[in-house]
Amino acid sequence: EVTRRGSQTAVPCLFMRGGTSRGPFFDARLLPEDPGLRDAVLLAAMGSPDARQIDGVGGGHPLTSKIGLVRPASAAGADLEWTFAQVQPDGRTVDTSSNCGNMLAAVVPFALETGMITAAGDRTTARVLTLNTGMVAEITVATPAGRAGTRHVAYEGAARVDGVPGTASPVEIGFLDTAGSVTGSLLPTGRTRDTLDVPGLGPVDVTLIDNGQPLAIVAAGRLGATGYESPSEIDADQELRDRVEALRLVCGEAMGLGDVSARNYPKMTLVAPARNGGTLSTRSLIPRVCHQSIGVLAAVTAATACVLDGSVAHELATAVRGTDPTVSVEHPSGSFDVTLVRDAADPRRVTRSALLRTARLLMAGDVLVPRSVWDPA
Ligand code: NQM
Repeated sequence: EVTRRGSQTAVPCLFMRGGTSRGPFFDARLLPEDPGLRDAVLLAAMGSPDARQIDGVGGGHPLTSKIGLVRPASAAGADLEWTFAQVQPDGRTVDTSSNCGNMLAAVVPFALETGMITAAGDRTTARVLTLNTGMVAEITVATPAGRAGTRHVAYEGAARVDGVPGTASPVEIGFLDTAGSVTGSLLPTGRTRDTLDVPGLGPVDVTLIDNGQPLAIVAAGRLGATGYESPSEIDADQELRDRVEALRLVCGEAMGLGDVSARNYPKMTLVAPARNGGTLSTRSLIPRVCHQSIGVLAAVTAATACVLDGSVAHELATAVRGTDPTVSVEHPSGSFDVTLVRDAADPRRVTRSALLRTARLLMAGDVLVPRSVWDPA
């Protein structure tokens, strides 16, 4: 329940890590229905716009400036529905138009913690609809019985996610039909490769693809990078970032997304041959700073590009074999394995993907927003 606390409004909130991202999760039913007011509350909670988000709970980086809004599903076909909201630390908008598979990993633990769903056995599976794009995922978490026989979400375990220290309990995620999440089709230009004329760069070969996250995939070498830089090296290289952004704006138009200058996508994926036994090396800009690892649906989409003949990724990738290959996407803090299930009759069609994440409840309480922003009383 939303209450008053002195001069502020207290909104119940669980602060959670989902995969390699982190942010506040709310029961969506407790927030204002009016979208403008809701966004004002979320911006105030995060402390945006401000690069450091010093007056809020955002962490000053896109990966720690993410929000989950969860509620029980309103229609058959899912148990839960949620909206993912991205706030750029210094931004004034709350973008709910694309997916986040990392924050998704915390949705089922959140729903169990808040009693929206109850544990079914040692493992609990729920179907989660992401309202941003209509994507459905089947998610399984460990819910062992405690001493009093009651079940709780297990956070400790042996699963390892590169980019998160230590090990934790596995969150298994299966995606169905993620193609065209934002752009409407897997290959929004209808081709596995396009040559785009980019101001200041000339013709650049890219693969424009969306299997859950709109990506522009480009050979790192074509932009004057190796593809093995650290995220801080990329973030410090303003000229490289300017080239990436110039390319991104052209890619956005080519993907039918219009002017993407204020958008959080397409994510720019610089690729190079794998160096650590994986399939392909990636550096992902989301979209203007470099990801410390890679997004979940970005990894699914990059993995999908690896199995598409003719794509920029396929050309540089180690060959994968089998109908349902596991593609290992290398990134700055390790690698991300994605199992792709392909249509036996048409191996170019990826029908499902499966992967592993972990999540943890970090803090439980209220987020306080000034009453001048929202006074529900
Ligand atoms: O692509 C970061 C993240 C993401 C997105 C971003 C994600 C996904 O790591 O599904 O997970 O691309 O802004 O949280």
